[in-house]
Amino acid sequence: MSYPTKTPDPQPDPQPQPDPQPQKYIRKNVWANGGTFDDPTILWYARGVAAMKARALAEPTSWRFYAGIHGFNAQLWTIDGYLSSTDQLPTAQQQQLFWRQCQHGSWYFLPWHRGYLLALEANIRAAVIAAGGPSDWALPYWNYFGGGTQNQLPPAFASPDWPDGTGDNPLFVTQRWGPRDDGDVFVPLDQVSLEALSVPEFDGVPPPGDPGFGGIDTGFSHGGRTHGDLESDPHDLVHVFVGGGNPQRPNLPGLMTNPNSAGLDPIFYLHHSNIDRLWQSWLLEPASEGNPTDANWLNGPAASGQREFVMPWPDGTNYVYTPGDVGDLAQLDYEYDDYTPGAAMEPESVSARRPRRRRTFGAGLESREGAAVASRGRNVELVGANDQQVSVAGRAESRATVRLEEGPRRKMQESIARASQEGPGGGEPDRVLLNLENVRGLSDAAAFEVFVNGRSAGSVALFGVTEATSAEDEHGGAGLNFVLEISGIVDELHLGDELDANALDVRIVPVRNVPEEANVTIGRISVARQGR
Ligand SMILES: [Cu+2]
Repeated sequence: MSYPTKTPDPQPDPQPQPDPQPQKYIRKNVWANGGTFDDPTILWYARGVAAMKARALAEPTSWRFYAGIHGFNAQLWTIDGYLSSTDQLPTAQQQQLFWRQCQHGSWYFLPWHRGYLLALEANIRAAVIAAGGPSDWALPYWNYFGGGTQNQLPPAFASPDWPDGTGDNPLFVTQRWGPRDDGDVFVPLDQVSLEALSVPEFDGVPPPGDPGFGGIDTGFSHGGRTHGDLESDPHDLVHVFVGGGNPQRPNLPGLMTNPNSAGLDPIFYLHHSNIDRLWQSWLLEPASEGNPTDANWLNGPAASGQREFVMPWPDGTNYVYTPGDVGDLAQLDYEYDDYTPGAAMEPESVSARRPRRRRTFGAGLESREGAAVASRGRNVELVGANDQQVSVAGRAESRATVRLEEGPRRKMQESIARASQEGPGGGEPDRVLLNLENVRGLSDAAAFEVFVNGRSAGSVALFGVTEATSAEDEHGGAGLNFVLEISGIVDELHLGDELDANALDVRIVPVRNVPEEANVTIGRISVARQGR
C-alpha cells in the first residue's frame, strides 16, 4: 500500500465555515537535510533545548523538570552530573502531580508519550519564538529505518561543539555509548524490526498471550512488566542501543538506557516522535483494528481515581489529557511529513531472516483485506515450559529446552495442519508465543537475540529491568516479561516435519556484553498457544 504524505484537507464547503481549519505544524525527518545544524529545524531545537536547560530544576518548564516527568532517580542523576547538592528539587506536591509519570508496559504507553511530546514541543516552540525563531517550529523525528545512513545518530547530536567549533552543544551528551559501548551510536538494523505493525489488535492479552500492538489493559502504569509489541521492538531496543552502558563501570547505563534518565537526552524526543509516527502508520495499515474503544482506555486512569496525565504548559497552565483526547491525529495540531514506516530495511534485518506466518500461509492477513475480518482468538493456553532459571552473562549463549505437553501441543498442531491443508478456508491457525518470564537483573543495557530450533525469534532489550528487579517496585521486583511470536517458526517446523519432537530448543544470545555483576536471569521460558 502507499502512505499519504499528508492528511487530505476536507473538501471545500459552500456553507460559511465558522472555524477555518487551523494550520498544522509539520514534524519532519531529522535526516531530511543531512541531520546537521545547517537544518534550521535542528538548530532551533538546540537553541530551545539550551533555553530549557538554563532554567532551574524546580521550574516546571526546565529541561530537567521535563526529564523528571518521565522518570527520576537521584542517585543516577547525581552520578551523571544532572543533580548537585545545590539544586533545589521541586516541592513534594509538584513531584506528586508531575514526576515519575511515564507509562510503560501498558496500553497507555502510546497516548501518554504523545501528550508528553506535545507539551515538550510547545515549550521548545515558545523558547524558539522568544528568541526570534520560526513560529511554526515542530519537533523532528528520527526514522532509523529510513535507509542509507539514517540509522546513525544525526551529526548535530554527535559532536560536543556548536557549528562554530565552540563547546556546549546542548544536543550532545557524554552518556551515549551506542550498541557496542564504544561511543559509536547507531541502531543495528539486524536487531530491530517493524513487525509490530502487522499485529491487528491494539490491546492484546496478558502473558503468556500476545500483548498486542499497543500493550495490555492496565491502570496507571509507571513501569509495567509486559511491554506491547511496538514498545518492545523497536522502542525498547532503540533506547538501549543508543544509550548503551559505560564500558568503565559495569551496570552504569547511558542516559537513554534507563527510563529514569532517558528524558535528559535530547535524542529521546526524536526517537519518541518516530514511535508516535509509527502509531499513525499502524492506523493506516489495512489490517489494523484501530485504537481501543473501551472507556477505560479513552478516559485514562484518572477516571477511575488514579493519577491524571498532566504536563506543564509554557504559559504556566497545566495541560491535562486523556488517551481519547490524543488518539486521533486529525484532532491535534500537528502531523508528520511522511507515514512510510521504514523506507529501506536492510536485507539482513531480523524481520527478513525471521520466518513469518503471512508468507507461509495463503490465509495470511493480506488475503483477508476487505473481507469481514473476525477478530482473532484471545484464548491462551500454556503448551510447555523449561524447568529452571536461565542465567545470561558475558557474550556466551544460554540454552534451554522447552518441553511441550502432549494435549496442548496436539491441539496446536491440528490447528496449523488444518490451516495449511485447507488454505484460506481452513481458519486462522493458533498463534504460538514464546515467553521469557520474570526477567531480572541490574543492567538495562542488556539485550539478546532469541533463537528457537536455530531460527531467530527476534531480540529483546531489558529497558526498565533494574527498576522492575527492585523489591520497592510496584510489582515487588518480579522482573519483566517478554513475549515473542514464533508462529512463523512453528509453521516452518510443521511443514518440515520437525515439530513432532516433544521439545523446542531455545538459545539466548547476548547482542552485547552482559556484565557478570548484573545477575541477569530469566525465571522461566514457556510456550503458549493463542486461538479460539
Ligand atoms: Cu521511550
